[in-house]
Amino acid sequence: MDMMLKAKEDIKRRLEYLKTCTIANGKGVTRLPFSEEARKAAEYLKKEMEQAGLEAYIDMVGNVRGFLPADEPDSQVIMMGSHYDTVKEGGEYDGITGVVCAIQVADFVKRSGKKRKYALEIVAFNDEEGMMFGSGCLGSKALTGQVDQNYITSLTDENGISIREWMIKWGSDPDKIEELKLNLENVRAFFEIHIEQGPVLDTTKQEIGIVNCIVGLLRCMVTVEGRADHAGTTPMHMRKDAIEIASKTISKLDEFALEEQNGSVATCGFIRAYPNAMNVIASKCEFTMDIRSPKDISIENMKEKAVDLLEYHTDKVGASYKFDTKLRQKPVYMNQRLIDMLKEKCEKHQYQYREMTSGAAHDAMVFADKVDTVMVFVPSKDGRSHCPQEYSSYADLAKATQIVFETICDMMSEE
Ligand code: HGY
Ligand code: MN
Ligand code: MN
Repeated sequence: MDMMLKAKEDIKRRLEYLKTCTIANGKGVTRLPFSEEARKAAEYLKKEMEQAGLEAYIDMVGNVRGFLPADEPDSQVIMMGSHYDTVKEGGEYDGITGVVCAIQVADFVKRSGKKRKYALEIVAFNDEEGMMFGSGCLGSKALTGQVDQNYITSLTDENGISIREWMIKWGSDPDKIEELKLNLENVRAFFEIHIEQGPVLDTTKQEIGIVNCIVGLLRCMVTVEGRADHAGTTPMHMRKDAIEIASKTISKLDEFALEEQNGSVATCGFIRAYPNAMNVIASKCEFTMDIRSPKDISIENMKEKAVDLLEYHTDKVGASYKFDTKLRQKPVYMNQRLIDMLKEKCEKHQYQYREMTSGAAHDAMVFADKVDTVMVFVPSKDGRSHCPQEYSSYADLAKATQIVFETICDMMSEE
């Protein structure tokens, strides 16, 4: 069997089907957690895992899981996976490529017939993006014991429907969510293949990125409460204009990030005003801040500067604001031994590679401070992602699959 050819064909076949699991609005891929599109993808992934020889099931929080037992019972497990949900109008490769490559690795491990010191568990995680509930990594956090009843009842979508209610719709019993927590001492390692989603590998023409650090991040929703008034008759000094206050913070985010001089980034990707009328001064303005940095202190610096501006401009006119943290994650570091093993495989196959930081968040960051974890990136064409233009090649995905497969094979025969 030509392994690379089979990998490319199987990865292509799976991705071609999975891109149909989307809201059909002709604008990229939208596959939100617990949606019909997610259900269609989950059922398909379960079948693909079964065809690869895994015992597969869909768990109560919507993860799709496939298990290949070790030679001996009660052995530790190597885990591998990524997410199968997407952003709104995203691409065909973010997350899901890591899932189909993981299935491919499991298929090859099974076919190899080699000794299996460890079991192998493949996971297609649900709700990594945080599109509906704001936080993200629901599926991986549930497996690492970071999700409880308060979490699933307090986080709601834009219609006020909680994760708990969505789990019931999914056919689960949310009272049992804490049962998903894994015994992480039993997890030997966690691998994730993912598209880079940025311009580095595409620019340097390297085929593989081996991640050594995933940046820290802060995600929050800010709500500015002002006062609705007539846009024409209200003098400027009498206004409590919620949009004007919000925009004075939003417009400074780029400066805050550049001032850190270490690759920090800050984004406002969502803004909603009330009553959202041309001739009414806004009574309320909601906006998100997504602040990231390889240095945790920089995240705190940027947050502090934003809060100072919000304090100043609301105090000045007698308005108010609320700061609701949705996700706070410190930077995490990958396991150097696994990084070195993957580098050896790249050198063996003469793949051009580099160690690099991930500016994107991933399920791997949820495991990294508890389990030996590593990520492998493939190039993103023109560095584009979270948009329909997202593209990575099947050939690069097959190379990433190959080096992870060979690394896991080495681990499977560890003494
Ligand atoms: O936002 C991120 O970095 C990831 O794509 N969820
Ligand atoms: Mn992703
Ligand atoms: Mn993403």
